[in-house]
Amino acid sequence: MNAWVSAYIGLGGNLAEPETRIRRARRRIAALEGVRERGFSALYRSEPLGPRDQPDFVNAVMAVDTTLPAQDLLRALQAIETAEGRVRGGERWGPRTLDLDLLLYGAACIRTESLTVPHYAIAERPFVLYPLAEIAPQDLYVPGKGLLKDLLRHCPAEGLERL
Ligand code: A4P
Ligand code: MG
Repeated sequence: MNAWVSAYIGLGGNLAEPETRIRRARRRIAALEGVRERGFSALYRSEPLGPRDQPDFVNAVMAVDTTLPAQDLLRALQAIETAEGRVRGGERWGPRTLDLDLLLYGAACIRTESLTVPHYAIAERPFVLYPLAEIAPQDLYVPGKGLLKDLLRHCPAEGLERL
């Protein structure tokens, strides 16, 4: 059997009761074979990054241990997005029912056509860093980017509302 790897998943959405969808996605992720929930942040509300003419987003971060290879975990997350009514191919950074991003997968740096880990924007997004900091160790190192606590210092929590 594969070893257990500690991974972090970003959850977000801004259409059709995103809070309910994020809570349900949490249960679906925790129920995946080869996945154990290790932590879940509070929910946070923020204004949309990208086009402004869309509802505010709700975001959270989930910590898991997993035996799934990163690519298989991504596929499982995409199946959950689809089950929650996610329609792909809309406007970039446009509205969505549920977005699941694989933020970190152990200490791995992955760059394939379908998967970039750490997530490309992890260091710039308050709606990722602040919930992550709630459930991650103080000294978490984000491969290629730096210590989480240093990333937080350069990313003000402006406009982020803890629900
Ligand atoms: N992909 C590559 N790496 C990853 C990864 N680490 N995790 C690929 C997940 N997917 C990854 O994703 C497009 C492709 O990225 C996938 O096919 C996968 O193979 P997608 O979910 O279909 O598209 P997307 O999410 O619309 O694109 P993108 O550019 O990833 O959008 P973002 O960065 O997720 O931004 N504002 C607020 N306040 N809160 C938000 O959560 N989210 C977005 C979406 C915009 N504005 C927001 C928020
Ligand atoms: Mg995405």
